[in-house]
Amino acid sequence: MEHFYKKFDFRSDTVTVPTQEMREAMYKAEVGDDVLGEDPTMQHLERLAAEKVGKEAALFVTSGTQGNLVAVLTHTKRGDEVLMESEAHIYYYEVGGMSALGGVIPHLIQGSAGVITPEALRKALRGENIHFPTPSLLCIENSHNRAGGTIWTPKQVKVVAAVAQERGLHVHMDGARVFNAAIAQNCTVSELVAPVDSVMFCLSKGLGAPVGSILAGSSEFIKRARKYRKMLGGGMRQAGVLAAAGIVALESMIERLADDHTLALRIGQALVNIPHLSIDLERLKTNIVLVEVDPAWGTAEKLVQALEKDEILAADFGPQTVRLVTHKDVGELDAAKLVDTLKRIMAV
Ligand code: TLP
Repeated sequence: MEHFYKKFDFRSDTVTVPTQEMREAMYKAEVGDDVLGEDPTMQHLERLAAEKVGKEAALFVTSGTQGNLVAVLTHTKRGDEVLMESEAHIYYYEVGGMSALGGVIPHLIQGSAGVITPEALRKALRGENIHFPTPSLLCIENSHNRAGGTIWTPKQVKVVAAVAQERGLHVHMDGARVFNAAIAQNCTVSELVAPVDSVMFCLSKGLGAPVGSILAGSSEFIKRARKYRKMLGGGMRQAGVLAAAGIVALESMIERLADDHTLALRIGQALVNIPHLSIDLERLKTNIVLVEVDPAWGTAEKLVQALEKDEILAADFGPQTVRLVTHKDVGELDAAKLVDTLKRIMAV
């Protein structure tokens, strides 16, 4: 079968294309009007997704961004304060949706490798005062994208969620890559998300489905979330064609994420010895490799452009930072070409 993706695409795991099995499942999917609750394939996916993360119910959403926004809208009211790590995706990359559409104000907490300590959270929770907005939600990100795919352990989630919940806040996990986070530390996703009230995860990243994410939580939460999804224009009719690919993703694409982690580590280890590049191997736990470029050599943008001349795509992640992401559509040969090309580029 002909593939249209670019061969050496390390920009993101969002570039993965659906497998043959997914395409066949999509072709054969039994469908109905999902807004009317009549799509059997979608119902199957939502049941399966809830089971996989150990929550009562799940909702298919168009994207991770929509899933996070629906979660914020469902957990908060206008004027509330939402706490999160200072480089959280929901703050950094989601077009300010929570403020523009939800009317909430983000309160950023400096983390370490994307993880917030219970002490930092306690300090950020200011207590009741007529001047302060009401804090009603804590968002945590696992794995943490901008920190380099770093992970929260089940214990870290539990302790920090407990501090928030004691103070009456709900806790939402942006788990776009939560299956990566679980596989990297040999625990189940259910264990990792048990303390949080809701979790969003993406089917369309490392799991390879073409479209869609899942929001999961209690049945009561999902019932309200479904209405917010509709408000945002995310009520999809014969969406079973998309759900069919999501089912294949959940049934057959989770275990292989470990291969992406192995490849990312191998790339990281190979880059350590290349002049003008530095990598924090301690942080390299999943499928994201953050590479720091020595300003004496040039900028991240310069490196991304140089790689592109060799048909290698990487993401410019900051003035001196390049992000490389492994996924099912890049393999060992692609990684070898990446490393060899970087050696040649950095030598001049
Ligand atoms: N992240 C994308 C870009 O937006 C940066 C990527 O290439 O990594 N939460 C996290 C932690 C994410 O990394 C992403 C996507 C999302 C939410 C949003 O998901 P989508 O792209 O489906 O809206």
